[in-house]
Amino acid sequence: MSSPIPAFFNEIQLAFKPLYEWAFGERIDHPETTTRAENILNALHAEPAVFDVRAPTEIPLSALRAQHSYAMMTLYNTARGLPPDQTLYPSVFPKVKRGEGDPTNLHQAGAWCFDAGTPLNSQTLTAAEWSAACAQDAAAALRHEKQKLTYALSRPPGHHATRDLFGGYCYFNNAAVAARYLRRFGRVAVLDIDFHHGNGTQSLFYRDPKVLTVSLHGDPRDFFPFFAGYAHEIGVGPGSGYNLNMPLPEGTDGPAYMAALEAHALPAIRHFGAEALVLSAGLDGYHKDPVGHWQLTTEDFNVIGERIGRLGLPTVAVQEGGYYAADLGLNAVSLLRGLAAGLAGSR
Ligand code: OKP
Ligand code: ZN
Repeated sequence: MSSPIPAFFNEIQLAFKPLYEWAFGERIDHPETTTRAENILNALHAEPAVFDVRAPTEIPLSALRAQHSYAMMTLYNTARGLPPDQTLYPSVFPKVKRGEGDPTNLHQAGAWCFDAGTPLNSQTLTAAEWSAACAQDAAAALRHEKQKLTYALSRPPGHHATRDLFGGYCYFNNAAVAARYLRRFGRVAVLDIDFHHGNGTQSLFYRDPKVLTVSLHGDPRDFFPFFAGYAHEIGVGPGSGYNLNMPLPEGTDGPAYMAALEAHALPAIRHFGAEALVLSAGLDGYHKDPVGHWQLTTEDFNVIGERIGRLGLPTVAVQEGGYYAADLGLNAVSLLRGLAAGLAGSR
C-alpha cells in the first residue's frame, strides 16, 4: 500500500470521563467512555504500516473563537475550577435568553446547554480542546503534506455543538473546525454518517454557500436531536440549497444505506464541486450499537468508505459517535481502509 494514513490523538483526551447521563428520568452509564478512544487507538497501533499515529499541536484560540462564543468558552473555563470529583449537569434551561447569562456562574450553565447528557467537569475543556486540535491538524496535513486522507480521533465528539450550545456529548464542533480550516482554499463538503443528525455542523454553515453540509441520520421525529435534521431544512440566505438532510428509518441496513448514499448524498457533493471533504465519521449505525438504531455491519462501513473515497477528494475523517466499544477499533479501521481503497481507485 501507499504511505500510512496520518491519525491524530492526544492521550490527554482520556482525562475526561463522563460517568452517566439522564434519559427519561433514568440515570444510565455514559456511553461516551474513554474505552471507545482507547480501543480505536489500539486498532490503529496494531497496523503501523497503515496508520501513522501522531499527537496534534495545540489548537490556536482563534480557530475555536471563529465558531464558538466567548461566553460558552468562558463557561468551560469556569468549569475547569470545579473540584475534581464534581460534575455539573445543567438543570435549568432558559428558553428566550439562550446563550446569554453569566458564564462565570455555573448555576447559569443551562444557557449554553441543550440536553442532560453532556456534563461539565474540571477536565472537560482540556479534552474538548485537544479533540478539536486533532481535527485542525488532520485538516492542515491535507494541505501541508498533500495527504489524500487523514483521520482525527476526536473525542469527545463534536457534530452537535453549535456556536453557543453544547449537547449530545459535544462541546466544540471538531468537524466544523476542519471544514473552516479547509474552506479558505475552496469549496468544502461535510458528509455526516453518524446515526444522529449533525445539528451543530448544520447550524454553523447554514448561511454559507462555500460549505455544503450533508447528513444521513435516524429520523429526528424519533431520534436525537429531535429538533433538527428534517429534510425541509435546506439552508438560508446565500446558504440556501447548501444543506441536505436525509432522515432514514429505524433498522436501515447496508443496502438501504448505500442506496441513499449513492442516489442523493454523493451526487450532491459531486454536483457542488467540492474540493475537499470532511467526513463526520460516526460509527453508531452499527447493528450492535446501544445508542443508534440501524443495522450496519463492519463490512458495510468498508463499502461506505470505499464509495465515499471514490469521490476522489482530499478527505479528513473526524471521529464522531459509535458506542459499541468492543468493535469500534474494527469498525473505524474498516471505514478508513475503505476510504483509502476508494481514493486509490479514483485516480
Ligand atoms: C451523540 B453522537 C441514549 C440517549 C441519547 C443523546 C445521544 C447523543 C449522540 N440513552 N442521548 O451523535 O453520537
Ligand atoms: Zn451519534
